[in-house]
Amino acid sequence: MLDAIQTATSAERNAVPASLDALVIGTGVAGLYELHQLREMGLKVHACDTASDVGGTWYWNRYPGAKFDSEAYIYQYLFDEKLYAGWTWSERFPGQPEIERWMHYIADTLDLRRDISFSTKITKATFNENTGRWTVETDQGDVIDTQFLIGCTGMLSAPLTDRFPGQSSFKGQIVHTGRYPKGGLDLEGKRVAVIGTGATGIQVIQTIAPVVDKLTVFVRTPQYVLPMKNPKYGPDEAHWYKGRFDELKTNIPHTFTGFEYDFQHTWAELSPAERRAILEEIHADGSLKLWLASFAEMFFDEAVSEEISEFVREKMRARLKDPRLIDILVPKKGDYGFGTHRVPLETQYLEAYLRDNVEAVSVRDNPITEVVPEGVKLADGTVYEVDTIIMAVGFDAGSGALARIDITGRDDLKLAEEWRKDIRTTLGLMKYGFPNLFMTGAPLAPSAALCNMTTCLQQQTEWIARCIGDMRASGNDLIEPTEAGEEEWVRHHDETANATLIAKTNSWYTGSNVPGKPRRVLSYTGGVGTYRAKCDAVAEEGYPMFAMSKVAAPQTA
Ligand code: NA7
Repeated sequence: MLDAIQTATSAERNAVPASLDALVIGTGVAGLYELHQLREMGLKVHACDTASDVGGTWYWNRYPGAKFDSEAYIYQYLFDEKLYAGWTWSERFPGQPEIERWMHYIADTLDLRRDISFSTKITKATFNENTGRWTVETDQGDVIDTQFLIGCTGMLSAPLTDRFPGQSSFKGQIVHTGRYPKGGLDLEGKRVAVIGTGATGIQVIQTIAPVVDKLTVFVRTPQYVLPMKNPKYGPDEAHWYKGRFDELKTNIPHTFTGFEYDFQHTWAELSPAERRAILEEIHADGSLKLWLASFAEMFFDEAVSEEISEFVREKMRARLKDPRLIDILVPKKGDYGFGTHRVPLETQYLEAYLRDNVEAVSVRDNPITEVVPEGVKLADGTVYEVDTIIMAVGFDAGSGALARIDITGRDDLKLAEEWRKDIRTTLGLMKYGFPNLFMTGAPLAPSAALCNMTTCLQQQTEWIARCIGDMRASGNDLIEPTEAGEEEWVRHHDETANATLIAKTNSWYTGSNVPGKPRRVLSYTGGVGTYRAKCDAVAEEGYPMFAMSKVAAPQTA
C-alpha cells in the first residue's frame, strides 16, 4: 500500500528531549495549539509526529479533491486576532493544498517547529507508578520521561487500510485516501476503482471523473448529499470576515455545533408551506446549514426526520433522473434519516455518474469479496479490471489512533484492551486508569460528528492547559478521573446520545464500520456550547470528577 510518508522529504529531525513536562502526540490543529499554550505557560514541552511536517488530517488526506466542508473563516484559531487576520483564504471552502499551507503559516508564525520532531512515531507509553511519570518510546529509538502525555492524535486518523483479502496481490496501485502519496498519482487515462462513498469518496469521485479513462465506483450504502456553493474570495470577502473576528470569537464556541450558525426554527410552529420555504432557502445556501442550522427535531423525531430526508432525496432524484442510478445512489425511505451520519457537501458529484466513463456498481447485495491481481472481485464472481484502486473506506474513528499506540496505564491496564471491551472516557479528555494522559478528539467529547473541529479542539486543548495550570498552582502532580466521575460522564453521554436517531444509524459515528468495535455514539451530542459550559464548571468546581494528588518522587523535568 502506498502512503504519504513514503515520499516525504527527509527533513533533519529535531532531537526529542529525554525529559519533559509534557509530550504532545501529533501536530495537527490540536497538537500545534496545545504545544503553543503549554510553552507559553513555561512548561518544557515537545511534540512528535509520524508525518514529515505539520498538518495532521491536512497532511495525510492529500487525495484529489480533499477540501473543507466548514467555511474557511470559521475553521480557525480564534485566540489571536493578528494570527486570524494574517491569513487570507481564496474561497469559501478551500482545498487541502491551501489548508496545508495555512497550517504551515500557523506553525511558522508561532515558531513551533523548533519544538517538534517530525518522522517520529510514538510507539509505546508506560505509566510508572513509582515516579508518577510516563516513559514514552518512539520508532526512532527515543526514550522520553514525561509528566504529562497529551494525545492530539485526531478523530479520523487511523485509516482502515487492510479492508479486503488479497490487497497485496493487486498488480496496480492501491491507496487509502488517508495515506494518499505526497506526489499524487497519475490517473490520466487510467481505469480507476473508488471503493466508498462517504464524505471522502464523494470528493475523490467528483474530482477524478473528468480525468480518468474509466471510473468504477463501488457503492454500498447510498448517501444523502448537499450541493456546495463555493464562491471565490477576493479583498472584499477577506475584509468582511476579518472584520467579524470579535463576533465569531464570541459566537462560535457557544453554538450547538461550533459553526457560526445555530438551529433557528421550530418545526411544530410552522405550516408545511413555511417549512418547505425554509428548507429551500437553506438548501440554496450551499453549506452544511440544512443539517446543522435548520430543524433540530430531525435528530429526535422520526416523522420530521423522514420529511427532511425526503426533501433531500427529492433534490437528488431530480439531478440523477436515471432510475437505475437513483436506486443505487439515493437512500430509500426507512434506510436511515438525513443527518444521522456525516452529511457531505459536493460539487457535481451526482452528475459525475451521468458521464459515459463512470459506472456505479452496487455492492449492497453483491459485496466485494477480495482484491485480485487484476482488480476488484464481487461475491458473484464478477471481476472489475482496473489499474488503480482508491480505497475511501474510512477510519477507526475516535479511539483508533490512541489504541494503535501501546499505552499501559496504572495496574498494567492497556488502553487498547479497555476500549476493546467498552469505549469510555471522562469528558472525552481523560480515561480512568491512565493518570496524566490527556486526549483530544477522543470518544465522548464533541468532535468531527456535529462539530466544526477547530472549535472543539481549541476548547479541549485550552481545558487541558488550564487543568495542568490548576494542578501546578495547587501543588499536585497527578490527575486521574475517579471511577464514579467516569461513570457519571458515560451515563450522561449515553442518555444524550441514545435519545437521538444517530444512535440507530450504522456509520463511524457509532463505531459500526469497524468489526468488533463496541457500539456507542462516539461524539458527545449534547451540543458544543453545552459541553464547553460543563467542562468549565468542572474546572471551576475544583475537578470533582477527578482525583488530584502529589507523588513522593520529584516531578521536575
Ligand atoms: P466513511 O464516512 O466511513 O465512509 C466509508 C465508505 O466506505 C462508506 O461509503 C462505506 O460504505 C464504504 N465501505 C467501507 N467498507 C466497505 C466495503 N467492505 N465494501 C464497500 N464499501 C465499503 O469514511 P470517509 O473517509 O468517507 O469519511 C470519514 C470522515 O472523514 C468524514 O465523515 C469526514 O468527517 C472526514 P458503508 O456506508 O459502510 O456501507
